[in-house]
Amino acid sequence: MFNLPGRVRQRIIDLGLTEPFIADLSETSAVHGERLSEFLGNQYHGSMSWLASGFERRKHPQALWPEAKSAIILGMNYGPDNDPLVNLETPEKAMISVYARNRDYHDVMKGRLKEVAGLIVRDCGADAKVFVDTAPLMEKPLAQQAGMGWQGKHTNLVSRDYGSWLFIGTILTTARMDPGPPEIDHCGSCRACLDICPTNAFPRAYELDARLCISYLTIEHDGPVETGLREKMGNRVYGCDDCLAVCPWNKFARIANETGLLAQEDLKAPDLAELIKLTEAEFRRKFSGSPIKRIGWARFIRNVIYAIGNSGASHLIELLKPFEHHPDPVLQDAAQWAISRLK
Ligand code: B12
Ligand code: SF4
Ligand code: SF4
Repeated sequence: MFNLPGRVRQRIIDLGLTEPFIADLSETSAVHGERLSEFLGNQYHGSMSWLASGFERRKHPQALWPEAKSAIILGMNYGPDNDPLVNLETPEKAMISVYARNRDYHDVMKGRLKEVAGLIVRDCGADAKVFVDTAPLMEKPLAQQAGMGWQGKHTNLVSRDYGSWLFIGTILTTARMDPGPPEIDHCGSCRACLDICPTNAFPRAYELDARLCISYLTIEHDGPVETGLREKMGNRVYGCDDCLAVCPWNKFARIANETGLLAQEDLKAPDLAELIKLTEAEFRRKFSGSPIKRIGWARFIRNVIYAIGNSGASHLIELLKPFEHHPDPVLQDAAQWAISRLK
């Protein structure tokens, strides 16, 4: 049984990560895999077919890496310096979710996790691998087991120290480490996140139908969005923060100290009228290094057109005209819908 050496802990803090939380993988419950199976059975994943195809490896961390014994969970605080819900009150400006207002967190975190993993390999003589978001690993239940926070009714991990604004990074290792106590649920009778959701995406507390979630619709969903849902997207052009932002535990949140995760001035509340004018090349330049580049110009512009359609600003119709007969049928449909809505 290893304890993380003091100098590794110190390096973790120096790297701007949270203190480490440790889970013993032999104690990871099979219930999470069962719930994932239910989630997939209900088709809640929509077009995220990678969630279904990776099921066998995702259902338990040791199904992904049988030799792994422990998980070290490290967070990165991305707390905003204002309440993101105020962005929803300015319909001619775009709402970009807090996590995407500067650099891609995968890039920010991965190198640091790799450095920590290197220290573990050196000091504990064990093997170690790092994961942020993209591997078939259920990060939130693992982080709860390790004691970093609990999965709130909105399904995200809430921390008593950082509220909702924490990215999760994981190091799996073959070293057997002394685990921390799991965090318990502190939601109590609160249901603020369930009630604020504009699309009613929670069939029940702790369960999300991703097909209805604006984060899924703006980032993952290709093709046209159902008209009933378009209207509810409001001015959100990339992701959604409503259920996170309303959580009362955010009173303990702190502003991110990593400058790469603090909002860039031009992405705090950009004008829809400016975003719609971006050419493909300008889009790539503006969002290089940002998670937004991942969705590509066409899906981003589709979202911007929906947001203009929801803005009530009929003077923006002129800017939609170039898309009215656009060769991309999704953009054409979006523009025709938005124009008729504004008229
Ligand atoms: C797929 C995915 C999405 C999908 C689906 C989200 C979801 N909730 O499943 C979409 C595109 C919608 C999405 C959106 C967002 N995402 Co995302 N996403 C993921 C990803 C890749 C996998 C999540 C997953 O496994 N989903 C499958 C479901 C079944 O798993 P689950 O949510 O853990 O489900 C648990 C509960 O549903 C619960 N449950 C189910 N039934 C029941 C019944 C009872 C009684 C109980 C108690 C519990 C319970 O148990 C399940 C397992 O234990 C993770 C990264 C990773 N590899 O884990 C990031 C991740 C969850 N995303 C993240 C973020 C930041 C977001 C957004 C906030 C981004 C944004 N601002 O737009 C939103 C939040 C939307 C929301 N309310 O969840 C962060 C969350 C960090 C945190 N503090 O929790 C993660 C962890 C990435 C990271 N490494 O930081 N995401
Ligand atoms: S991110 Fe937005 S749309 Fe998705 S569940 Fe939360 S409030 Fe609902
Ligand atoms: S808003 Fe309330 S119910 Fe939702 S996660 Fe936060 S404490 Fe839990």
